[in-house]
Amino acid sequence: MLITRKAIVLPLVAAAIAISSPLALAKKGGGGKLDIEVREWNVTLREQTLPAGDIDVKVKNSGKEIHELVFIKLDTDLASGRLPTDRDGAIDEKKMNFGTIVQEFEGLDPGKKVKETVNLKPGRYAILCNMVEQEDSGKVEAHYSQGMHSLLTVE
Ligand SMILES: [Cu+2]
Repeated sequence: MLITRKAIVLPLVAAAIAISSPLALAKKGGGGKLDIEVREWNVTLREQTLPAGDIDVKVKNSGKEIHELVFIKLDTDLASGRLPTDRDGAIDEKKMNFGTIVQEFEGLDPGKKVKETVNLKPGRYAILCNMVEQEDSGKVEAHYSQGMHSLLTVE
């Protein structure tokens, strides 16, 4: 009988939808987590490659000085430590021709932790501290040139 057969087929279809939908949602969300630790003189990423999408970024300053983080989406194949700098050894954010700033975390005091969701598109990102300070001796110290940079690949 036709009615009996339909009654069997429909629950199977419903079961197939129930199985496939959690996978579909996970794929659509993308992103993931990115843990970043800053200190003198490095920027350490726990993850170096992430899928594009909304990324839960956690930043911690484990150092003794104040830092910041700038995310630059690169238009260049240069390594994160080879970007053009000004005379101080910092990146001139106003004259930058090798990428676009997409995110900034400023005022990262020692011990400070910050959380924020950042949407990142596929590409290469330099994540760096661009602070410049003058020592008592008069010497100018650019955190970028001291080694505070890392590369993130978003796929
Ligand atoms: Cu710094």
